[in-house]
Amino acid sequence: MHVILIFPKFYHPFNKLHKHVHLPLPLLQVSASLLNNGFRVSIIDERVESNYLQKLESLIDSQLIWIGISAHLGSQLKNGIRISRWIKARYPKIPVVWGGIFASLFPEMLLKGSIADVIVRKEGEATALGLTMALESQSDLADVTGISFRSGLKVFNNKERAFIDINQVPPLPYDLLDVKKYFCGNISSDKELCMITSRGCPHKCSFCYSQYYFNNIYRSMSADNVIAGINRLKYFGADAVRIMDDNFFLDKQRVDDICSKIEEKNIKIKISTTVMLKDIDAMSPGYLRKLREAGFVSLIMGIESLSCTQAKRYFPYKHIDKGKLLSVNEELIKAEIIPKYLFLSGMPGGNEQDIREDIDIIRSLNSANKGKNYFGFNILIPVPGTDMYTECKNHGFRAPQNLKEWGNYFSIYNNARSLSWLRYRTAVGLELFRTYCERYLNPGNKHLSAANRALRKILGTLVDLILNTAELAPSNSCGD
Ligand code: B12
Ligand code: SF4
Repeated sequence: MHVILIFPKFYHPFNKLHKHVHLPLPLLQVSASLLNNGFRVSIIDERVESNYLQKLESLIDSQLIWIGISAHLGSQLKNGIRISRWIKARYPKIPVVWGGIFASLFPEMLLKGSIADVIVRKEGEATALGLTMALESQSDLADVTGISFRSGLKVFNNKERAFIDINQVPPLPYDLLDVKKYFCGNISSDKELCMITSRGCPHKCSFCYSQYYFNNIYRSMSADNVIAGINRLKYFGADAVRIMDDNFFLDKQRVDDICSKIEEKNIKIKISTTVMLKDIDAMSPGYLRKLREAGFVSLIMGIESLSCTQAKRYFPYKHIDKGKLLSVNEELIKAEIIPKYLFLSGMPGGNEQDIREDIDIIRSLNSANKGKNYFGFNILIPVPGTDMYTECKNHGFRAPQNLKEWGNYFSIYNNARSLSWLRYRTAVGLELFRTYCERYLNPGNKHLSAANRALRKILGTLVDLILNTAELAPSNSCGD
């Protein structure tokens, strides 16, 4: 029996700049579990396949049990809805199944809108398998844990499924894809592929989905399984891996074991992954060197903001002062590990001096590192399921009301001008600075034409004029 899984395309303004088409991990995870149980799986990825509808038609056969769609809020959701409608108009009898964070939050919206027949809520591996077996044997969907489904006009929400043991997921079936289309470029490699080695995080940053999705429970793959995963990506041509965990360094013993095994087996790989700045601060220079020797070439840190008031309110576990940030930066540079700092601006209750100080620290770090670091300057996107989302609504944020508005969320709302608590002038300044960071404060974009250098200067000056960031004498101390 056969299942088709679809990954709709989405618009991401800086994707072209950074050549990022990540592997469709959700579909690979679900496929692994279905294949392991004897089902046939095909994957269609609209981001890399121009004739995807032709391919879909050619794949539909008498053995097909269901078609699955995975989508984030925003343009991917919009494209997923378009594809669902296309399927439903031509093949009304084939069940269309949705999964992912958005679908798990709003199953009724998709089911009542006749976009989906079944929603696989939260983790997909075991639930998709349970659903496939039920559909194959035509048994009652009411017995499948973890799904919501529509029967006539009624929606049923079955009880939630317990989390799986992620160490039991079989090796991911990359051979279902043309893997070279997913090689991402970064400063150290043009052949980077991504993987996930843990799920969840015990912290409670107010803007993060992890609390809602994983109930603050952290689970990780064993060091042996991580090594097997890395070797598998190497087999498919990668010389670098990006580990996209929520918080890779939570289990220090596991990190030690991974490093030792890389050394023992003499595995040549470049790794970039996520870490909390506080965790690096606790590492000795010797430990950082050990990480570098094991292949950790770049570490990605969510700094968010140095503002004390914002930190206490929204991300207390992460907060770090400017002095610590500068000294950690120095240690990373000494250890030859490239830092990537992610900032988040536009949260309600902030003030403009905070914004100026964050921009100032970005510029200081960039010049201290002679441009050899990455910056992501994000402007808040209130995402449903988080405390921040409620906070934003309390501050007058108008949340999308229906599927159409959720489909436009990224393009319409992902800009500072929709955050009603920001002055118009500030919002425009933030958007310009975000563009400045993406285009000019990332080492991948170093070789600039004369026109681009002029544009950089103009953009920088505009940011200074609008946000008043030209001359700053910031103080940054929480006083506690
Ligand atoms: C890679 C990634 C990206 C990539 C690629 C996105 C993509 N669509 O693949 C890029 C960089 C482009 C990106 C962009 C954005 N992202 Co993003 N991204 C991630 C990241 C790091 C990994 C996603 C992943 O592959 N996870 C691993 C897979 C296995 O997990 P999963 O997707 O949940 O899938 C499982 C289940 O949900 C389910 N499932 C999922 N789909 C389906 C489908 C079917 C049919 C079935 C049966 C099951 C199923 O089964 C899977 C296995 O258990 C996550 C954080 C994280 N650690 O997950 C954030 C995350 C998903 N992103 C997020 C956000 C907010 C965004 C942006 C809006 C941010 C921005 N500033 O632009 C944009 C939106 C872009 C867009 N329009 O789609 C949020 C989503 C929050 C929310 N409540 O929805 C997350 C959770 C980050 C966070 N900590 O807040 N992102
Ligand atoms: S530390 Fe990272 S993963 Fe954990 S709650 Fe905060 S943002 Fe989410």
